[in-house]
Amino acid sequence: METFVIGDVHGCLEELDELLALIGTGPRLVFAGDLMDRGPDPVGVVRRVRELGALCVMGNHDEKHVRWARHEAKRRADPGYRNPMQPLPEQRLAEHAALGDDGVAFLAGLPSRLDLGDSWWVVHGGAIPGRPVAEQKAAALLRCRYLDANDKMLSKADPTPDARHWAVRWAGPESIVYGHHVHGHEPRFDRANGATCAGIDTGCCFGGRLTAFAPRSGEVIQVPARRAYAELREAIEE
Ligand SMILES: [Mn+2]
Repeated sequence: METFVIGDVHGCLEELDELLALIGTGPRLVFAGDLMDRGPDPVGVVRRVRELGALCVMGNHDEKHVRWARHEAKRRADPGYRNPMQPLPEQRLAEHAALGDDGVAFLAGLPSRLDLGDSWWVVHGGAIPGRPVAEQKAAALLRCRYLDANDKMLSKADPTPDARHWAVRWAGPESIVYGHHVHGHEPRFDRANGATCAGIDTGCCFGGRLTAFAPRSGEVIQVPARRAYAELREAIEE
C-alpha cells in the first residue's frame, strides 16, 4: 500500500479536503503534525484526521495545547497554582476550548515519531545527526530546526552565522519526512549516504501550499492555499 505523508495543516481544512480528494481513498495517510493554530479551522482539521483514522505525529503546536490543558487542570484543582505558560491569544484559547477534553486526549496520545518501514520515518521537527531516530529525544523530534557548528540543537529560532539546518547534516541511516520548517513552496530534499530528508511544510497557512509526499514512489501532490491566514515572520518565533 502506498503511503502519503501530509505536511503541516495548521487549521487549513478546505485545503486539506481538496488534497484528500486528489489523493483518493486508497493510500495510507500519515500527518507530519501541527494540525493546530494559525489557520481558520484547526478543530475541524483534528476532527477530519480522526475521522480518517489517519496516523499523525505530534507537532510543537499540538503539544502546546496538551501542555496548556495540563496546567489549566492543575490550576482548577488548586486555585493557588499559576499556569507558567505565556497566555494563549484569545482566538487560540477559543479553539483550545472547542477541542474539548476528547480532542486534547487525542493530541496527547500522538507519538513523537512514526516508523513507516523501508527505513523511512516521520517526525514533525527534526533529529540530531549521529543518533538513531528511535533514540532521539522528543525535544529534537518536535522542535529541531538549526544546529550549531558542533551539531548541537539551537533553541533560538534565529540562526547564528554558523548555524545549519539539521537536514543538511543528517547522514542517515534512516530517511526522514518532516514538517515544521518552511523552506519554500516546494518540498525540500537533502540526500546523503543513501538517506533522504524530505521537508514537506510548504507553508499553506502562510499562503503557500499544502503538500502530500509518498516516500516510496517520490510522488508529490500539492494544493495552493486559498489565502494567507498568518504571517511567516511572526511564526518563526514559535
Ligand atoms: Mn511546527
